[in-house]
Amino acid sequence: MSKTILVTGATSGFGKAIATKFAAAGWRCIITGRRKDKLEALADELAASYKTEVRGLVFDVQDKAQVFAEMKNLPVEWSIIDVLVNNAGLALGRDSFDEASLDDWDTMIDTNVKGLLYMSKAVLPGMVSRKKGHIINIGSTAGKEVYLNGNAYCASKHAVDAISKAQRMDLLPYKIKVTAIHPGAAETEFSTVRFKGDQQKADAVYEGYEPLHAEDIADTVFYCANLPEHVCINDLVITCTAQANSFYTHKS
Ligand code: NDP
Ligand code: 8X3
Repeated sequence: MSKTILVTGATSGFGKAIATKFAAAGWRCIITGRRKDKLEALADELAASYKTEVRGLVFDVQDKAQVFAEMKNLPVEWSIIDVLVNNAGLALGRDSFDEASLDDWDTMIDTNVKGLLYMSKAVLPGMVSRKKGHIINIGSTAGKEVYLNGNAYCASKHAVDAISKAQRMDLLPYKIKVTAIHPGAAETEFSTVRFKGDQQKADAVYEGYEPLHAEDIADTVFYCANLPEHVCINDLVITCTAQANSFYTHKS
């Protein structure tokens, strides 16, 4: 039987590209997100294009009860998840610490950190009992170095880095692989969300250089997920060629 991957945040950007890449390779896909219309459109498109099975689940990863209910209620034929990609996440605002919004901080921490913890915990029992599985966490270069006005977003991605290291140690007895992938700037809906719909500000982030494409991250996740049983990429930082780290990009 084909393997099954669960990708959170598949309605756009990295998640959509990851689901597309795996569906094209014949994997069964569980895709999640809050926007029902986009999720259903992607599920239909993937199932039609690649003749693979796709299941869309509409929920908010911040909602602990719903996360656990959705995973518990998976039909038995969907309950064996080989790979979990914790991708759902966002930045909100890019303001100095004294001016940043408390509500934005709450949403980033609740989504990027608590959502990732809930999803991992809800999916893990099956992986633990089978002594097999792979968790792939999408961190960020912002989880490796802090940048100006990045405050809580950078903190949330540093937490993803720390959680990935902790999961890797604690889950070794169950032969569960844990991979953290830390991308640099990539042109997705990320900046549009960060700047709350101000498209001019969002576009300016990617001016003067070629950023990563969502497909670059999908290719990387696919590579990590298809290595032999005895090989695990633990930690991987990927940027476009113009970017050196979280705070320096060479722009023309
Ligand atoms: P997008 O905004 O294009 O995609 C984000 C996805 O996350 C959407 O599918 C969105 O779906 C989902 N999502 C957001 N909040 C929630 C929530 N509360 N519950 C469920 N799903 C949610 O951005 P990217 O694809 O760029 O971002 C994906 C991940 O990559 C994030 O974790 C981001 O921090 C990280 N990242 C992005 C980089 C970039 O430069 N683009 C670089 C490094 C890391 P919906 O709105 O339908 O819920
Ligand atoms: C997203 C990339 O540079 O905005 O994590 O932090 S950045």
